[in-house]
Amino acid sequence: MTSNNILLIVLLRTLAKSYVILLVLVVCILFQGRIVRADFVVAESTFDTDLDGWTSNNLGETSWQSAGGNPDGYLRFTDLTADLANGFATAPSKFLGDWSSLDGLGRVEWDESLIDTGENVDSFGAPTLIISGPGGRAVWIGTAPTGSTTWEAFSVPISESSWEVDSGGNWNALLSSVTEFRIQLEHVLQSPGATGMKDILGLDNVRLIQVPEPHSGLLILACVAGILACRSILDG
Ligand SMILES: [Ca+2]
Ligand SMILES: [Ca+2]
Repeated sequence: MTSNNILLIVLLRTLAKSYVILLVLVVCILFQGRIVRADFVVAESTFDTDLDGWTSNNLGETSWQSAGGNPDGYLRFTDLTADLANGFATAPSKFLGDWSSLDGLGRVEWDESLIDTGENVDSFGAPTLIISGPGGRAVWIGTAPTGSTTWEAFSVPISESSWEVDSGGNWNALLSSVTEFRIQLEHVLQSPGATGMKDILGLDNVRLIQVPEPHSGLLILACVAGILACRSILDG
């Protein structure tokens, strides 16, 4: 074998190694998305068989419906008082407790439909979440509807920048012990003295979601192991 041939073989082997290493890196990057985005459900209510332990500050206006949700059963709020601040749904215990691991990595999801605005609409109120506990109280406020809606999906990050923490409260302390979680059910204020039909809202698919922290250390180790294995094979 001539020296030129030996040089060519060395060059080709080096190029092959480079391509293999590049291929391994590309595979690692593609799989990183799967590893990082493995969300899981901490707690869930689909209301498909009953109210699933949800209560309300006004049970007389809250009922379970077996059909018409998104899909199937849902929690239905039928306003009787016209008072915008009157209707909240209160979560069962499976949604409560230590939310610390969700901080910056979790979210609250739910679907709602303003089935009917009712008559004599004075104004609309925004979708609102409230969490509270020994550490204080925090509120998330969305965008007020402007009329009846079909089922809409909401997703709120569990991160301090998305919520308003009441004066005297502490975000980390609050998350360490969430003892109450409420979702506002009433988004329509009827005109004072109005006697007509009032607003109706549907609530479905409430979920507390956790996004695990990226396993970057494991991913790097796997990539290094893959590269070393490929080099070992090519080196023969
Ligand atoms: Ca449902
Ligand atoms: Ca109302």
